[in-house]
Amino acid sequence: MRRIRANAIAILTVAWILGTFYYLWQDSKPASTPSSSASQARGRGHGQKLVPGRLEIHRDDRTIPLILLGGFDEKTYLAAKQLKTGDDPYREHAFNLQESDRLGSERAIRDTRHYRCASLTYDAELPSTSIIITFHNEARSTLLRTIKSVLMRSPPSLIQEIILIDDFSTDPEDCQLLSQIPKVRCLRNSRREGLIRSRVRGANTASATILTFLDSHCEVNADWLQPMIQRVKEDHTRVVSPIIDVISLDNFAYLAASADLRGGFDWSLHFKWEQIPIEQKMARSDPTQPIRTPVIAGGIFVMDKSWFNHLGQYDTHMDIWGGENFELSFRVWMCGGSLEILPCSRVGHVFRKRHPYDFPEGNALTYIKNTRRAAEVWMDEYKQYYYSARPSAQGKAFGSIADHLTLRRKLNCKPFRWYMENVYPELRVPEQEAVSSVLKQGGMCLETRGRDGLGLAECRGAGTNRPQSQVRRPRMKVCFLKVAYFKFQLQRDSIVNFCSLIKSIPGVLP
Ligand SMILES: [Mn+2]
Repeated sequence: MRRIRANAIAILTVAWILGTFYYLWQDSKPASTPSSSASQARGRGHGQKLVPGRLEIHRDDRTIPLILLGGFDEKTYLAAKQLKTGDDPYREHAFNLQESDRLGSERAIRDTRHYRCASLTYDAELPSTSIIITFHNEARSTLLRTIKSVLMRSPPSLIQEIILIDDFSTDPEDCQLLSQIPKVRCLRNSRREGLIRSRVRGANTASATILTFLDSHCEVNADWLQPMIQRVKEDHTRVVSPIIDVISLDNFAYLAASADLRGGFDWSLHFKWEQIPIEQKMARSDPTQPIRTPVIAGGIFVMDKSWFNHLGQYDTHMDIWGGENFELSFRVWMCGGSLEILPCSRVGHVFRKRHPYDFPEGNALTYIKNTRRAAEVWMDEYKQYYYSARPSAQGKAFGSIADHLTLRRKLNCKPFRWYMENVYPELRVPEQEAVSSVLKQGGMCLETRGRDGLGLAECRGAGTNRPQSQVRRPRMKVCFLKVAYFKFQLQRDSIVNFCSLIKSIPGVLP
C-alpha cells in the first residue's frame, strides 16, 4: 500500500515537472535564470532579438499575479484565517465568509458596462492616483480580492500606490503582511478612529494628485479607473463615483446594478438609490454620459486631492461611519463643485444588512451625531425638516461646529436653498400641515375653509368639531403681519402657523 502511494507521488511529481517544462517552452517565458529563456527563445527559431515591450504585454495578460505580488505569500496569508468547521460563516463579517474564502483572490467577473463603454478612449497621459482603503477587521479574503482586482484591472501607470488604513483591527498582520505586495502601504491606527478620520489620514499621506477612496470588500471591473480619472482631470471640482454593482453577501455572485440610478435621501438623512428623474432620463441619448447625482453613497469615489483639501477634507468630528457622505456631498455642490456617477466605471461591492463591527457610542447615536452635524452646518432653515423626520436627534450632543461654519463662510458656499432648487428639486419639502383649526377672539373666528381657504366670521359655536386654537410656534414673523391683515389680535402665546394657509388666499400675499 505504501509502495503504491510512493509510486503515485513519484509519477505525479514527474508529470508536474514535465508539465512545467512544457509550459515554459510553450510560452518562451523566462525561467528562473534569464540565460535559459534567451536560449529557449533562440531554440524556437526567433533569430531576432526579443522586443522587450512585446514580451511584457504578453506576460501582463497571462501571469499578472506572479508579477504583482512580489514577496507576498498569499496562501499562508489566507490559510491563517480560515473559517473553522462548525463556525457560523456570517457571524464575523455579516457575509458568507466560507464562500468568500472559497472563491480565490482573482476570479474573473462579468464586464457589466454598456457595450458602448468599451469603445470609449481616454487620454494617453492621465495622472496617477493613490487608492485609499480603510478597514476594521475586514476578512482577509475580501480585502485581498479588493487589492488584487485593483492591480489586475487598472493600468499600472495609474496606480501610484494603495494605502491601507487599518483602523485598529484585532490582528495587525491583516494589514502588515499585505504591504509585501508592491505598491501597497499599510498604516495602522493606534486606536479606533472610524472611517472618516482614517480616510483623512490616508489622504494626508497620499503622494498622487488624485485620491481614490475604495471600500475594503470590493472588486473593481474592467477599465473602472480611466473614466473617473479622465473626468477629474478635465475639471478638478468634479467628484465622481462608479456604478456600484452588487456582490451577493450569500454566494458572492457578481450582479450588475441598474444604470438608471442616482443617490438621493429623505429628510431623516437616510441615503437611498433612486431613479433618475424622467426628464433627465429622456434627455439621455448616450448611455455612457455621466449622471449628475445629489449625493454619493460615499464608499467609492475619486476626487482631486487639492480640491479635497481646499474644501476642508472631511468633518473629522464625525465618528466611525455614516453621514459623512451627506456632509461631503452638500459641501461639494454648495461650494462650487459637482457630483457624478460614471456609467462606464463599475465596481462591485458586498452590500450587507448589518454592520459587523460595533460602534463605541452605539450605532444609532453615532448616526444621529454625524447627520446632525451635517444638518447643522449645511442645511440652513431646511434643517427643521431633518428634526421633524428624526425627532430623536433633538437634544443629542453633536459637538462644536463653529470651525465648519467659519469654513463655509470662507469658502463662500451657496445656501442650502440653492442646492434644493438647482441640485435636488425632486426632494419635496414636507407639506406644512394645514392648520385645520379656528382661532377665536371674542365672538369672531379666523378659520380654515376647506383646503384652500381662510375666513374671518362670527364663530359658529361649540357645535363645530374642529379643534380650537391649535397652538404652534411661529415659523416666521411675517406670518403674524399677514394675520394682522385680518385685524386679528394675537395674544402673546396663542400662536398659529399661518404661512401655508395664507399663501393660498388670493390677493393677500404679495
Ligand atoms: Mn461596504
